Amino acid sequence: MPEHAFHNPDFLWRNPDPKPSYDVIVVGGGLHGLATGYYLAKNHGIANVAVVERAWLGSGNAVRNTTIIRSNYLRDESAALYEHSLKLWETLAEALDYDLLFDQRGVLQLHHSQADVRSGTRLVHALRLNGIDAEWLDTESVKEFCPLINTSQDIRYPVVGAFLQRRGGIARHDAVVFALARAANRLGVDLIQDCQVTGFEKAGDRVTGIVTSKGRIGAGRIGLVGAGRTPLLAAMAGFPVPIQSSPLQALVSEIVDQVLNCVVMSSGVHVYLSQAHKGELVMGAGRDGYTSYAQRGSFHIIEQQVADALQLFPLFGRIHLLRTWAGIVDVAPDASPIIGPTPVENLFLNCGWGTGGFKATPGSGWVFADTLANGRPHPLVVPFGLDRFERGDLLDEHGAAAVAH
Ligand code: FAD
Ligand code: PYC
Repeated sequence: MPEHAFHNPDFLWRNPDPKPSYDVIVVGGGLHGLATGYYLAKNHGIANVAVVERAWLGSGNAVRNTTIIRSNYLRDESAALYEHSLKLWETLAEALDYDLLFDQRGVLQLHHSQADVRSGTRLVHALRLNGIDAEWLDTESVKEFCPLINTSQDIRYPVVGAFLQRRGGIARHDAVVFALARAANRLGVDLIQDCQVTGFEKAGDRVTGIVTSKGRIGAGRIGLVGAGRTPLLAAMAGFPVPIQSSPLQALVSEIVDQVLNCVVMSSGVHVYLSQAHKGELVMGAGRDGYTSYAQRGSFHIIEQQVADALQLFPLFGRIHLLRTWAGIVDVAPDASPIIGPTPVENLFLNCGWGTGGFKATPGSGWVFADTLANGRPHPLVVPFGLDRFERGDLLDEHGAAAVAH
């Protein structure tokens, strides 16, 4: 039985002073930064690594997200990357020796019109051709799979079918932060908190170190994994990124008995719901439509998503709202991540996971560690480079981003 975060007295790692230099510095102690540090040490034997974090580990989107995991992306390039990640999730708890509450309870994406049905069934076929599990359910099967959904055909947006990925599900985000941090730290990676990067040191076009609130730290290679602040970090390094940073909100209800057996998403009605292991209903919808770094959003988004949720689940009408919050997500114009080299030598970028990066945590860390270790993009991320915007070779995944866009 893997250990659980809260029963484990040694989950608190040291917060060391930085060494004068490291082989690799990872900027950003969220899930992707921690996973990168972990895989650098585990897969590549590179442990002279620091993960530097401006606040506390996981204080960004890592612990603000709604933990939906799935790999149902349309494009071959994306499907390969997200499926690589889903496969890693399937053995991650064992690898980290930690209970991540990873639960493949199924992700159901509801469709409400004939146009929706066409795109949903197209996705099923595309995924199957890529060897990824995907099913199409008619309305009756939707009711069978998730009895709480209102499948009456008399409502404004009746459910006419649904996409189902049974291997999709949820995990516990804070446990993933703890587990990755502990595993990376045990392999020798320094995790340095309260260490804000304020600039980069360069020799010509080559980066040689970072300037931080804890002083200058030298580095062979540097990886930027600072979701929510990527444009600021890139500007410090002297190049632009096509990223918009905006708030994405979510909310939880009071704790209730376990009633919702799967994850339910609907881009037509524009809301998604699941139930945490603790019992709260977890709910979210689209991004707020403006740039912000404030980690809070507008009330009308919450009001709208609650109204939308009640169309699908009238039964939840008496449940109280407990808590709302927001994270700042970095979104690229094609809603796909940007991973690979930058115009600055030895400086690499991993950003743009937008509203969907939780599910990518192990896959992203795996491919970015490989990229940093070898100084060239991992084969799976070659199409995801910053240079795709110069070539006009975009990877449009707005559809797969589903509700959260
Ligand atoms: P973060 O945890 O944000 O890590 C970035 C870190 O970089 C932060 O800790 C930050 O403090 C640090 N940093 C920034 N600038 C500096 C600096 N100058 N110096 C040092 N450190 C710095 N994805 C899914 O797949 N499924 C979901 O259900 C889902 N739901 C979401 C719901 C919400 C409300 C939100 C906000 C996001 C959701 N996401 C979801 C998206 C997911 O959370 C993100 O894509 C993912 O967490 C980003 O990777 P990360 O964990 O490394 O980011
Ligand atoms: O990527 O599945 C997702 C997601 C759901 C809510 C936010 N992101």
